[in-house]
Amino acid sequence: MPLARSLSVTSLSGLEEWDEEFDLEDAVLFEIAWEVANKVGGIYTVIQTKARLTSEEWGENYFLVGPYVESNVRTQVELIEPTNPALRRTIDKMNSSGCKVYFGRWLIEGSPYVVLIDIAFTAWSLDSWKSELWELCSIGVPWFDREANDAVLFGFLTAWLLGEMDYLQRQLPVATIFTTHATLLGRYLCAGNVDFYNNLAEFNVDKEAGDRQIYHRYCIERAAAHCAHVFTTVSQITAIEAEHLLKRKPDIVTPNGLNVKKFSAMHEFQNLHAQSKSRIQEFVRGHFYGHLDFNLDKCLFLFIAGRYEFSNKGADIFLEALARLNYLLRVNHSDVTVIAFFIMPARTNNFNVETLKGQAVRKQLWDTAQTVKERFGKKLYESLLVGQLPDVSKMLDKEDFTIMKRAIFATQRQCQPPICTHNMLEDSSDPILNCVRRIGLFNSSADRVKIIFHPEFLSSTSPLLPMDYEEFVRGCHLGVFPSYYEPWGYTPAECTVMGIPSISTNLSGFGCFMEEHIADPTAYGIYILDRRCRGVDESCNQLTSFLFQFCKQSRRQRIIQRNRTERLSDLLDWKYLGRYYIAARHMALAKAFPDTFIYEPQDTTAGFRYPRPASVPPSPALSRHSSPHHSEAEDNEDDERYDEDLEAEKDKVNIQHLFFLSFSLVPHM
Ligand code: G6P
Ligand code: 1S3
Repeated sequence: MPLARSLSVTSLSGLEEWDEEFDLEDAVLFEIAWEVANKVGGIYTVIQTKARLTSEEWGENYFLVGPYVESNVRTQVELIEPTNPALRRTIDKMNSSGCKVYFGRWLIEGSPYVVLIDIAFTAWSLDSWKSELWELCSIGVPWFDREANDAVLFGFLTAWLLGEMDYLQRQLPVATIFTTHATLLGRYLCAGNVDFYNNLAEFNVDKEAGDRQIYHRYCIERAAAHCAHVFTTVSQITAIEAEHLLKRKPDIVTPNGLNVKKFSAMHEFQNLHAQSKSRIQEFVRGHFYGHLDFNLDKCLFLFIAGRYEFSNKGADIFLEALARLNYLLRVNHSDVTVIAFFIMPARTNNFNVETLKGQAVRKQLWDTAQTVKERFGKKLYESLLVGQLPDVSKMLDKEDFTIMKRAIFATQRQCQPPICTHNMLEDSSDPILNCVRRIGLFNSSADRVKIIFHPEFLSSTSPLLPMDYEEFVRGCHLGVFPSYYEPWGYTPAECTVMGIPSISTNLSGFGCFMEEHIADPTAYGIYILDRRCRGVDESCNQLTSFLFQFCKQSRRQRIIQRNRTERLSDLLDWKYLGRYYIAARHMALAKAFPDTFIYEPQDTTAGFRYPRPASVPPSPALSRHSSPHHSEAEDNEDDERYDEDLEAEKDKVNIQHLFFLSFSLVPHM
């Protein structure tokens, strides 16, 4: 299980002479995380998307510190000479003392500076650092825990870097912030069979960590939370968890944002949806060859994506709800077909033959159609050249029919379209596959719900589904993330900024945040499942009902709903959410140097929420299922001239009012 956390260090004054006067202009910000220029999980997205805003604020005095991973550096980092004299001296000193430290620009928006430390190069120090950790904090790290050993190396080398700078700068004063993106113990407890949220206050944390053989990791995490001047986390729900499990209440919640891309044409994101959807349809044509007995135009694409934690990410209840949805669609004789994609990486040894064959067959049919079209075109052309209208009955000859028949024969298939696109190494014990076996959703003709499990992250260079994640999300209709453990949850947030509706839960940071800031989230295509006060079966029924209602929407309703969803994107923009990080930094300065600074929060407009869309009827009963209202006749139209534009005008919200965090950092008189 990954270590999910990052650290910010604000050094005051600096980089030349340090005298007793503080000057904020000279402050330097180090942001330290294992996921700097190193994509492992969700923290990478936080750091990578936040960098532009932080660079704008801190300019040349902002440095990210991460591990040196050659493959990442080759593709993401331009190595350069350190720009800052003090940092250059620090890096030179470390490099002449047996370390390998690199400096560069991370080639992302904002192009921030990065200091990358090669931990393997200094692995010879591991034992002595581990004994230091034992002597100072009584934390013993076992030899076999590779991840924890890496964390020790990275931690000590970072401390060396800051310490060296400190030494060169004569007692550089430092204020620290520790941000946790999940608690290790929380993640483990949730993955087991535990009623986590009702027992938070009751856990014997040392025993629980010990029972799971993560006591040393737990101690490191708890020590970090307690040692920092300011402790933060990404959501209110994780703040409560941290208070009980790490025994420190976070000083401030720093919700995760995104860099929101705004298109000049308002409906550009709708066009992108249509383009990406047609690419997914193309893949589906190949995957279901020989079984394309459903109408692709009436096909809805649902997906779940993320780290493969079967129950924590809610893949378990999603599958169960799909089985129930399948039943409902069948008994209601619905003409809608649902294809649910599971994008969760597992151990595989490549694509399976049947899946690759599907795309080859599709390609062959396409080529055949092109050949016949060319032959047809040539005959047509020749007929026109001699001034005659063609005899349509003679336009296709015997050979054309032979080619076409052969192509059709190739689409015969003895088996059902595969559930999984890859050969799984642990096929017989895989939780998704086992659940599919139990619920019996095998992609048969009678099923209205089909399943495709793609156990690898998406890539635009894939021979199977050549799309990157963003394109894929845009082409889908609904993201489904019914997580049980989700400190934030970027997946539904990403859907929102692309104008794709999503289902999350009131146990995820994102779901709680949206519930707090929007008067009627459902009306905006933000379905929030209740997993807090309901049992699993009840939550599953609620999820089924969300899915069924979604399937009953007309195309026009979906278009309107996407418009509304997209309108919420400002809520998730770092432009606004970044201020929580600024507040945390100010708080840290005031805590570290109480004689110099005072942090003054001012709660100005608390309670303001994003209103319901103007066109939603006032009765909650009528808007319960987020149905944008319109006449029956409109249902059948594919009308792209949206009167939603008018609605959007009416609904314009000054987003500034929503973020009632206002604060100041004032010098102590
Ligand atoms: C976008 C496009 C429309 C298209 C629609 C399909 O809005 O601009 O041209 O008809 O998507 O929506 P659907 O929900 O059926 O994929
Ligand atoms: C964590 O990544 P995860 O998927 O292991 O950090 C993410 C960024 O803060 C967060 O979105 C997610 O909920 C956490 O679980």
